[in-house]
Amino acid sequence: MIRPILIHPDPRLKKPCDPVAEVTDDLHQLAKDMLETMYAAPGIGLAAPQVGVMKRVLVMDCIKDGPRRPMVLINPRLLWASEDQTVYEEGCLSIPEQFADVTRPAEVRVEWLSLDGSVQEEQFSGLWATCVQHEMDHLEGKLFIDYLGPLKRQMITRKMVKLKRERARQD
Ligand code: K1U
Ligand code: ZN
Repeated sequence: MIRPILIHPDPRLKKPCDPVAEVTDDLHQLAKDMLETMYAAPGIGLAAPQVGVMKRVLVMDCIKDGPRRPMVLINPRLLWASEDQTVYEEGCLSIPEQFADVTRPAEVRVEWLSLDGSVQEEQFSGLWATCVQHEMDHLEGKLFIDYLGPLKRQMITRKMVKLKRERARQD
């Protein structure tokens, strides 16, 4: 099932999420829905708070061409970040049609729980590294616009308020 994606500003996008205590059937369903929602958007990542679920769950697939690699990360934890930084023009499904350069560590090592309950660990680089950091920020209530100056952030927020007003009028 495709779930509606929350649009900024929304208080749920500004709050830290709760750890997942147990991998239940509901969590399996949430992960399935999140992947379906992400692919349909289309996007390369999605975090649970973006669909209004305040749990530490994210999905991603940064393969643009070729076979899909859907990933589900539960309770992700940053183990290491490179000193080397990279700049990527980021977007966000909760901030449609707005893009800005964000500087982040070029490589990160992350540990997480998978849907089968096993602990996984991987070192991410390139777009995968940017994406996993963007999604982990969502779990802390942080958006990519929080890396921008106050004027740019305000301008984007105003655009989103207008967009939400227009969408509400159409409903
Ligand atoms: O978390 C999100 O809002 C999803 C976001 C993830 C992201 C994008 C760029 C850099 C870091 C993280 C998106 O997927 S925005 C859409 C997007 O980037 C995209 C869509 C279709 C094809 C390729 C990229
Ligand atoms: Zn986002």
